[in-house]
Amino acid sequence: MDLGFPLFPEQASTMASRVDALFFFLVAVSVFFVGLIFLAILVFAVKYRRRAEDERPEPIEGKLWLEVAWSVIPFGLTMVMFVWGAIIFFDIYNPPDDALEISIVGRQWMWKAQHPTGQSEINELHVPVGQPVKLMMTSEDVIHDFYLPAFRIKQDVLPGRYTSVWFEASKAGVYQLFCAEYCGTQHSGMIGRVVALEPAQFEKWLSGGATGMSMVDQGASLFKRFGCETCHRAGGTSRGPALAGLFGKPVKLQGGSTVTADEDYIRESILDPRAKIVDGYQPIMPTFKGLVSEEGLLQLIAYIKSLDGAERKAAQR
Ligand code: HEC
Ligand SMILES: [Cu+2]
Repeated sequence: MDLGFPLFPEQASTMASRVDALFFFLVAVSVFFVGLIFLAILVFAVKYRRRAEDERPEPIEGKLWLEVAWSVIPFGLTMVMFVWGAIIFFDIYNPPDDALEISIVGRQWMWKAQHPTGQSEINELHVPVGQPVKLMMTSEDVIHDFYLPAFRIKQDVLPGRYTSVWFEASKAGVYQLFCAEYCGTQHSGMIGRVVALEPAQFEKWLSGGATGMSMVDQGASLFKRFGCETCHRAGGTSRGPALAGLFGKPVKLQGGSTVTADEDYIRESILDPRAKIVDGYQPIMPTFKGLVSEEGLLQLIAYIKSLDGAERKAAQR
């Protein structure tokens, strides 16, 4: 039957059939119990109906096995739902290590994407089929939500911090992208498309749109332009700590606590340097709030991530 619109979105990612299987299981369990309850209502209404004006029902004694059964069976079923759902949830929120990282910036009312190789696109996202893709997302203004029905992923995109989600497209095609969080007048127009290409075609697309600098190079040039280098010189003998090898490592802070240097930490270090002071340094770093765009921040982070670890270890000795 062709209704002219799909009742169910296409399955175009490795996660899609798994999410659907769980969904259909939940629907089946619900339908079964709704049916059972309605059947019981009808049968009991007839069987135990009042037959005479002066009829008095016989008292009913409880049955232990019945009580146990209707506690244990629903418990078992809900545990199946919980464990099954939790496994899929963790798989959706833990990207594989080899995932290709693409950054997404949402704003009223468009989606901007930036590839590590430097290409950027608006309301379009080209991805390769058969390779995990991790999205690092943030917003320039209000809360948006990145929703790809065909891939069964949906993730809030928040101003002031990074959220991420990953997927692996399983078949080439063009899929719809929606904003799923009401974000102002043109919210309904905040749509785009995801183009999943076979790896060879994706490479071709990448080289076709090449405009020169990769994200790391762009980050390096911002690093120079903003004068970060004057304090963060490699070697760490300067006024600020060396940033090489920082990413993913624990950082000791003034006051004795430690944090892991992830994207949010680096972002905060640039926009609000006084929020966390690195142990052994003075709070002399100026804020770069209002000077760096969201894209610029992502480029700086990409650059800092790319700096090799050897230097930092040496510098801290
Ligand atoms: C005036 C000197 C100065 C400039 C300019 C400066 N920083 Fe810093 N930065 C520091 C100092 C000092 C610290 C350590 C104290 C602190 O946490 O504020 C620091 C800390 C950091 C950290 C945390 C490092 C760690 O080891 O945890 C990051 C990341 C960082 N800066 C990035 C930048 C970037 C990117 C720029 C340029 C946009 C920049 N800084 C410009 C002085 C500077
Ligand atoms: Cu939106």
